[in-house]
Amino acid sequence: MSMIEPSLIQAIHTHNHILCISHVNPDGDAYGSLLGMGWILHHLGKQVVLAMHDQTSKEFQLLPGAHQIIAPNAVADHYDLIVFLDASSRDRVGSVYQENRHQGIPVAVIDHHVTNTYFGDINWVRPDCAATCQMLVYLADALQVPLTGALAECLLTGIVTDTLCFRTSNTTAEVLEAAMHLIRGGADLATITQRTLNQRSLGVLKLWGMVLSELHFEEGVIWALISREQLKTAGDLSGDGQLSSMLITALEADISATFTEKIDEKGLSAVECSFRAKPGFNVATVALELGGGGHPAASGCTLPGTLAEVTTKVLPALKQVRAIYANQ
Ligand SMILES: [Mn+2]
Repeated sequence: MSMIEPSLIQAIHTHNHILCISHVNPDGDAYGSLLGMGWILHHLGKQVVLAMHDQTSKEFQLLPGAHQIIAPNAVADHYDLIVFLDASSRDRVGSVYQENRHQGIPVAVIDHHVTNTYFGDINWVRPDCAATCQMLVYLADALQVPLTGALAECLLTGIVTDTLCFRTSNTTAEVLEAAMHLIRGGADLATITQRTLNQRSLGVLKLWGMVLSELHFEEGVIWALISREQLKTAGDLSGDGQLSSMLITALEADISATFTEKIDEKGLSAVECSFRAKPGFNVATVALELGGGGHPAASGCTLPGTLAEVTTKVLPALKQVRAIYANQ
């Protein structure tokens, strides 16, 4: 069942000063696996630094160790090993990894995305796992690190959020077994579900109200547009990430998308695209072709341009992929 990359175990044993990083626009699995890896390495007596491109969002600030995550400008250049968690490609981690500064430092990749590009020196990629946190359950076991306390809480958080609390089609018996270990180790399922999936800010609900009153639907694809003005009006956006998952509950839709207008680091307009698919449909390939990544049922990418420019490019691709799977 576990099948852990032996070179990863070896690398962990032989290196002592380890930088762990995860992806931009972090979700529960990004935080859970980053912090979980931190707790595993801490238990093994390693010197470990955790870094993320984004500031820690409200719903994850209570995770044990979250306050130790450092910002890109605090990341040094002298580590023995860099571990990428839940990131399908090198550019997914933003500015915490810098090609010129970190060149020559061995990179280990631990990820479950089917779109992973195997960009590390060591690649442990398990698309059959529902979360990177599930993989870390196996890793902790192999390293004889007890799945209790802070580690169990972090890892269960990633499994719960990536499976929408055990409801996605990749929730196998193995996922439930991994979760069972963590709950036996003291992780509280109800508390984790409450913090991550069952609450969102008033601003998010108001934003959803605005966006839902102007939904679009064509050829089995449902989508919502979120402009910068609407984002500003909404204010606190804690718990924003679930709109796409809600849209796909529409009976008439096979694929859903949200398009959120942002300003990128160069001050230019960019659009964050988030896709969901009903079982039997696949949005991973669309995201990958557009420079993003993800899973068959949930994927995403960020594209330069305005809402109008990006949707003109993306919607035909979504409709096309929907038609292919609908005709099978
Ligand atoms: Mn994940």
